[in-house]
Formats: sequence, C-alpha cells, structure tokens
Amino acid sequence: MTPRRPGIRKATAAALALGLSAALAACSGDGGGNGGNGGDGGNATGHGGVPKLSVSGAYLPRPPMTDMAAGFLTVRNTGGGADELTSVTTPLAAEVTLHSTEGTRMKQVGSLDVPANGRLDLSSGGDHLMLTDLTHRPKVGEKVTFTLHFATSDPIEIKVPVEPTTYRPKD
Ligand SMILES: [Cu+2]
Repeated sequence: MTPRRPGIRKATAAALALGLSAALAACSGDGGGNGGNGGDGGNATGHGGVPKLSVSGAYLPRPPMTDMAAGFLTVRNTGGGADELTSVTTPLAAEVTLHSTEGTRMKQVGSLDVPANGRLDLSSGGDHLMLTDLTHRPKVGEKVTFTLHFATSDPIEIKVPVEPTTYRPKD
C-alpha cells in the first residue's frame, strides 16, 4: 500500500506559474528573477512631516484556485512625510508578498513607497499584493480582512471585497 498524504499538495513551480498566468496579467510574464535595481533616489523622510494615510479602492479578484490570489488597493498619503508599505497580513493566506512591476516584469520587493502628499497605487498590470497558500477559495461578495503594516504609520485594517475573476475597477 502506498501511503497517501491527503490534503497536502505541493504545487510545482510550473503549476504555480500556470495558476499565476491564469489569474494575473501582471504575473504572466517570465517571472523576472534577475535584480537590476536602478538605485533608490533618496527618500525624503525625516523633514518634520508626518505621513497621514488612508486606504481606498481595495479588491481581490476571485482566484481560480487556492494556490494564489492578487490584491489591489490605493494608499493615499495626505501628510508631509513619506511612508512605506512593509507587509500585509490576512487570515486568508499563509503569506502575502509585495510585487512591483516594471514593464511586463514583476519582482518581489521588501516594501513599496507611499510618497509624502502622494499615493501608492496597486492595480492590475502594476504593483500588487500576492497572496499564496489560501485557506479557501473565497466567493464573490466575501469580505477578506487585510492588515497593512507601514514603516512609520500604525497598521491599518481593511475589509477587502472579493470581485469576479475578470473584474476591473472603473477609473
Ligand atoms: Cu506578482
């Protein structure tokens, strides 16, 4: 008798890539891989300004499978100090990573800038959140709790609605 391990399914890299491209246009490219960071252009924190953040427009397209999903939202900063989104946690996923997109390439990054008097836009085809290892496949209309963690500001908890897989927000 061959021992079976029900419930444990290790997805191969190929399966991940497939699920990814099915779900996410931004992730359908060649996965990036090589670094090539153009150098950080000096971060203007610490000039007396304090970031004042608010989050809007969050949504989660319904993922085709439970291996991964993408999350999109906008963080607005009406304060005079810059901040950074450093991590996101949710009961829906074992891990959430931050992905930045340059052209058609995406790469995992440690943080995403929220400029002073500016905004961080996470949108389809651009920077996004990547959720991996979901506890279940969320249904359209379900609300998923995300907690956003920042370098300076206190964490912000939001309820993110699950939208149809092909949903695109209107501008
Ligand atoms: Cu990605």
